[in-house]
Amino acid sequence: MNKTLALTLLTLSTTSFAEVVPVDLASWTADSYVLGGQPAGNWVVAGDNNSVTQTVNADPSLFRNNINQTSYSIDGSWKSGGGDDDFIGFVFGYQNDHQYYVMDWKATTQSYAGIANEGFRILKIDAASRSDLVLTDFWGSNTGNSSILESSYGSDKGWVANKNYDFHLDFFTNPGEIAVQVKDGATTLWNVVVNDLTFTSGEFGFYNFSQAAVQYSGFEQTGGTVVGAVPIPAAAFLFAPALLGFMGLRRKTKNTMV
Ligand SMILES: [Ca+2]
Repeated sequence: MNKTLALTLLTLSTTSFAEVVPVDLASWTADSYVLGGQPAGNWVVAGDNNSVTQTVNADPSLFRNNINQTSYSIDGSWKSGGGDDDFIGFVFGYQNDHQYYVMDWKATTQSYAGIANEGFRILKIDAASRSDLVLTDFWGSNTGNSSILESSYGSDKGWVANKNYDFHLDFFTNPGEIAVQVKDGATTLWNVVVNDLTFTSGEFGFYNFSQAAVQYSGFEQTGGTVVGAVPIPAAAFLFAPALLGFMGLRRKTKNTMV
């Protein structure tokens, strides 16, 4: 093996541990909960598949990556156009259309389907079925189907129009933890850790509710383990102790023979 090839292989093997991969939005899919008389979301992906804009003042709308995974981090930025003050955010731990986490951010306090406060929240949507969900689950929350796990409210906590904010998510990269950070440049606006083990894997996606012209761009993923793709590893896992025991026995036998 020549030195250049060896160096290349070494570089490849060391960088693969924390590989940062740009998120390609081409295969993502949209879904909306048309529950309050506003239209479904309209997600328009840019030609380079690196950014997407949800263009209308819609009922709760999601744009998801369709990958059931855990132990990953996501970074990217998002912003909204002006003329409105509603929810912009994300979903993660998405199991199905009635069980997932939402991180949302409201620009001003408003009474509509319950009271939504200016600021940040982490919600857990956990309903028996999609048809059980109502608008209050997404707006005021703290219903039987939707609970507020974490929040940070205040008259200075709302988002500002046309400003690009940075989002960071660690989804079970540390055992038992979901961590979210929102930044305005170098300033951290919200830094929260959620200890909830209801959904320890799931899809990631973008979310907004009653807010038009929300743009998400430059998203990158670090790490990630795809979950549930093949059922065989679970069976293999069950057999692992027996296999290890067998191997230990063999090694012992071999040692005594030598
Ligand atoms: Ca609105």
